Amino acid sequence: MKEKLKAIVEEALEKIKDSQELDKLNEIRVAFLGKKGELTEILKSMKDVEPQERPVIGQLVNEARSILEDNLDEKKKYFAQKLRREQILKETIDVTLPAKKPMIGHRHPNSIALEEVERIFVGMGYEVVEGPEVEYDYYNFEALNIPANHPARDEQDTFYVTGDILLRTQTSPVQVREMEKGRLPIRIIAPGRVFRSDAVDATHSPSFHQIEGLVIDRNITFADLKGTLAEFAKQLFGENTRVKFRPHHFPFTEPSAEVDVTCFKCQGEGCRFCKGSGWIEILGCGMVHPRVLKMSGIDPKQYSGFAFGVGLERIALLKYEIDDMRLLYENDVRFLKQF
Ligand code: 2U9
Repeated sequence: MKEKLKAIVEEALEKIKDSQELDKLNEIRVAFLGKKGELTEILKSMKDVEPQERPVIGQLVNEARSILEDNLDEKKKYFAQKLRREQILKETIDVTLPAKKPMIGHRHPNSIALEEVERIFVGMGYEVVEGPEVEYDYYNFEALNIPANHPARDEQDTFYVTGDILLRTQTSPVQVREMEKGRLPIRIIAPGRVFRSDAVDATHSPSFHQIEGLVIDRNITFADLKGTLAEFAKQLFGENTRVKFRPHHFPFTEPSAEVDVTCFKCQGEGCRFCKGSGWIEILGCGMVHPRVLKMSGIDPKQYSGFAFGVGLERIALLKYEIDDMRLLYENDVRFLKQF
């Protein structure tokens, strides 16, 4: 029996040593230690052994079993390590391969245009001021000399929140709030989002951006307004740009004007871009109406001022030659990455 046991262990160890893969190892485990395995069979045949020899043989079988189990586990560990090593070798990363190009964000044309306009006015000593998008009727209309039944208050143009609260239709309320503070002189620009109940098309949107400017001091004249806007146009569109002031009407300024600049494509010759006229309209402006000054507590006999308003999208469309305003709101990266 002892001899048989020794032979079985030797045979098993030899097979374990020679085994080349995990499956083979499992077969060996089953063949020797499984339910019908050789070692198990020996245990079963213990009944034929002399009773006094049983404890010795039993111990020998147990020893043999544990030797085989240790060897099988050892080899299994070896196979696992080998597999891991092979996997690591296979998965080696080639660090010389070109990397995937990351998507780089781009500034929106509106942001580029706004920064440009801000840079120009800050350079002339203006401060940038912001204010609420949801406003009182008073600041958006009343204080700007737009009385109760003025067409600009039409519900078709204005988004009302309640009877006297609305989404601002212009950034002028920011300037009214500034005037109320009573700190003079004032030299500010007020950029921001405004809302009008317009249908969407190539040149309209219910939400767009304006930049308005306000200067109030003693002895401010229309000549100051002209000089300021001529300088603004030169810096924005090029040194050769000329400006033309056309009489206009706004309730909050008197006199009022619309300003055209010479077409920066054809220098005023007339081309497709300026529809043959040589001029492009860019903004509205005027001398602040004395009633507007008075309503915010400024004495029009001592102080005067000018104001202007420009559509930010209009500047962006012109400067970057974009022909449809909707492109500015779609946030399509294929469009945005061009800027
Ligand atoms: C105060 C007094 C006067 C702001 C002004 C305009 C002329 C103007 C339009 C340009 C295109 C709006 O974006 S647009 O549709 N704006 O023409 N805005 S003067 O006048 C003010 C503002 C505040 C206290």
